[in-house]
Amino acid sequence: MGAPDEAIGTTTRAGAATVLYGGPGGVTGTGAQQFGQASAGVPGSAEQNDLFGSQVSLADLNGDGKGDLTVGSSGENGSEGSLHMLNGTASGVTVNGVRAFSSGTLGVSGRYARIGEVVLG
Ligand SMILES: [Ca+2]
Ligand SMILES: [Ca+2]
Repeated sequence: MGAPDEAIGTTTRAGAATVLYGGPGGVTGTGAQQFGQASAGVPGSAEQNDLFGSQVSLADLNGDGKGDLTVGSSGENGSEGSLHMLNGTASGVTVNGVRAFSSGTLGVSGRYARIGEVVLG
């Protein structure tokens, strides 16, 4: 789940994304993982109004049977926005091999592009 208005330390609206796990009894907080741009291994830095987690998706993007986490940060860099993609493993989501996309890497220019405001999957 996304919490785009989450403060990271004193940085307001930097945002966070949390992965919850469950079992036959349902979803619980046990083993929950939280990621943000201040998390070790996550590219970027937590800045005011990043809105990391403005959209989230957990879908198997590489076909290995494990859910991969996509996180949009629609407020990044003056609302240009950005996307982070974290791979899923048998033991959870990992920052190993994380990929980040921004206006430069996607060939989108201009402020207010709001990359990551909508994520499907
Ligand atoms: Ca940032
Ligand atoms: Ca996968």
